[in-house]
Amino acid sequence: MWDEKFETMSTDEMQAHQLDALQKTVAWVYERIPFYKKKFDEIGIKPSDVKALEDLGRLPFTVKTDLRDNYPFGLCAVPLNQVVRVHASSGTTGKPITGPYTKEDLAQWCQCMARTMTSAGITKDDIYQNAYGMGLFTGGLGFHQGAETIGCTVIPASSGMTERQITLMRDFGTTAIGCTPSYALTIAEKASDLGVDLRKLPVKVGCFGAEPWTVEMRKEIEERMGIKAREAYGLTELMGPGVAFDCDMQDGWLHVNEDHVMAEIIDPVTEEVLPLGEKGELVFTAIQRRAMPVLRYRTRDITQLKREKCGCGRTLLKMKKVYGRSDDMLIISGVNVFPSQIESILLEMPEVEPQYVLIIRKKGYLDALSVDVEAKPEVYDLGEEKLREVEGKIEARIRGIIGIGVKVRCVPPKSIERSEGKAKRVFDARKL
Ligand code: DLL
Repeated sequence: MWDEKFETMSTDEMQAHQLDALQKTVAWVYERIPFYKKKFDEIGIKPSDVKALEDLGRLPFTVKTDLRDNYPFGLCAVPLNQVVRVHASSGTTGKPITGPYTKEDLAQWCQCMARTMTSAGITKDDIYQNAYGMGLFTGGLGFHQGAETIGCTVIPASSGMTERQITLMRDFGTTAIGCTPSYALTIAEKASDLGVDLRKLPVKVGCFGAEPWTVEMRKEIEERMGIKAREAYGLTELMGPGVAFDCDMQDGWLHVNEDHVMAEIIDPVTEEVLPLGEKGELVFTAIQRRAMPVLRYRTRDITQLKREKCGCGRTLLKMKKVYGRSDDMLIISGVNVFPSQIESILLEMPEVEPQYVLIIRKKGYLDALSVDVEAKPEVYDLGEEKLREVEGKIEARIRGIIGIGVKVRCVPPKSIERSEGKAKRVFDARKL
């Protein structure tokens, strides 16, 4: 562990720490950010009303549009001469979300990243190749600094130029790599095209995140690269990666760095706080940041929380691997479907590659979902009849497990665009 004190702290001690940090943060934003002062005044709450952790539930939510409306620095609590870095996430629509950091915020982020990477088994003896995109995206510099904090030999490769990634892995003897899971697949595929067997290289672990991916996808990457595939979760609004990370248990749960961020689960419709164990929308409050500490930020990520002493020894709150974003949830014939459910089924099929896109169309008054998935080259070569058979088999499996009718199309090998960062796998043709 990187920080045993906080990673194994008793719940009582952690909650005392959280209350103190929450009270300071609430006062900090109330005094410095007119947006929060106005919201507090409207509902008649003062920072001094936060007397217990339960009072968190009385505070107003912050949503993505609040960040957009206050672009670029309207939610920044310090003058810009105290801000030493600004990251941003472009999102798909509208203005980006900005993430300003003070020097102290950066130092804390490094600690959260060092915990994340240490949990993955990365040490100062590792040669860490950073294939997350460098730049405004928090993935690149977040992992870069985390690796430097641990003392790794860092190769700041950034994403893209896939052939060069493989050359670097081979020539520099990379032992650990970081990128999005979809880019890991792209690298594995390119290596295989070039006749390089990644399983024979020294690389032993990958730290993946920034997009939803299933346990089946994790196993696929582990198999193709001959590594352990570990997970990081985070978002620009909170700090970037470093919000939560998995452990040696690899049980589909992640530890939340809850001394830095407090997590809640709410019902996305009623906004009611749900008890531990229930599935809903993840809400985070940053309790240590000084440049832009967001209160009760609605992430739109759907998951659940639990508190238990983990087999790894950590006591940090656990959050389940994210099912998907509420924005990506599809409603097909009245059934709620996450793309990850389809991914799990596709990855069980030996005839197809883990490369797919989901297309939603309007069919009369109803929504219809079609799934394009790449056939393996040897299956594709068997011709039309075989492809129809595979399509029918996948359709039946999706109907059996999720209970919805979809149209599956086996498309030619390499016809789906490969990802170098966050994969775009859902296309909503209803919006065209
Ligand atoms: O993706 C930060 C990050 C970088 C995390 C590198 C992990 C590794 P944003 O670009 O602001 O920040 O996107 C945040 O990505 O709300 C989730 O919907 C999604 N996301 C991030 N990590 C995971 C994950 C970075 N492990 C948004 N599993 C979040 C599922 C993830 N979704």
